[in-house]
Amino acid sequence: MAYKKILTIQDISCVGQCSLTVALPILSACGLETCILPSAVLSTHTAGFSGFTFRDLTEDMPAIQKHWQKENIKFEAIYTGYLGSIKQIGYVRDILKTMGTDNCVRVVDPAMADNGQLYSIFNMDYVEAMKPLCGEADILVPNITEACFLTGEEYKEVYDESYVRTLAEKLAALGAKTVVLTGVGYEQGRTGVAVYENGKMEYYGHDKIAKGCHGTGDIYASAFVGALMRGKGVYDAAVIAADYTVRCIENTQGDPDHWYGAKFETALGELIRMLED
Ligand code: PXL
Repeated sequence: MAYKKILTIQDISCVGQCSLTVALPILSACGLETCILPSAVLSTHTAGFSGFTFRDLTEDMPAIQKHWQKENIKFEAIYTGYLGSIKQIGYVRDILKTMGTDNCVRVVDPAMADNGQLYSIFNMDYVEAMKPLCGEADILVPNITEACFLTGEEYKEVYDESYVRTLAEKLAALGAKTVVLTGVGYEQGRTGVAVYENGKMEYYGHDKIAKGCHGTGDIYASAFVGALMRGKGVYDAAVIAADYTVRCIENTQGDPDHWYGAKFETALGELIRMLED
């Protein structure tokens, strides 16, 4: 197995099982050397905790990048998630453009919204700034809510395939080559993922667990990138990430004290086995 070095750029929420505290262990379990660039440090994530601290690391980014350039460090994949500021998005775009190897895969998760709403620290200016970053992605991994904010389409809970195709086409029109749209369900009690590439759409559906968990978008994107960089095709990686995320949610059911995240550690062994098939 080729040993690959990847960079992931997202926040450290010290408590709450999301972003880097999820991406780093999942990508490591997938056998990838995982380098990080923290976008911000928060005491907890912002969904459900109050009074969290937030240290924006925007101003550290250019010096970190410069040092890596001096050391001739390049990455086989760059995967971005929750970012800290609009200015930072500009720095991240430059990192995507300059820090990859010749065949670098650039994956952008526009982590900024869910369930029809933007996360608390973001506004429409942030959404506008996200669009060109999404356009630079080889693979864009939004949920339906993020897709709506990015395309200006109305957010719907009930929809058909033509709605999903419109979202995917409009996202691809931003410039992303491939779109992996998560949380796509056409029937009550079902959800899944739509993969859009070169005008072709493939769908993988599965049962929806009634009680979802916070942070599953980060679990999904991390497992997807991990499987992809282990040599799986886009659709197969999308399926593995979906199956793994379902197992994480299942393993978190029935524990009301664990409202803030999913117990993704409990299924890492299964993820590793899925990669071996
Ligand atoms: O899981 C997305 C996410 C990441 N990081 C922080 C968040 C959230 C979602 O709310 O608040 C800080």
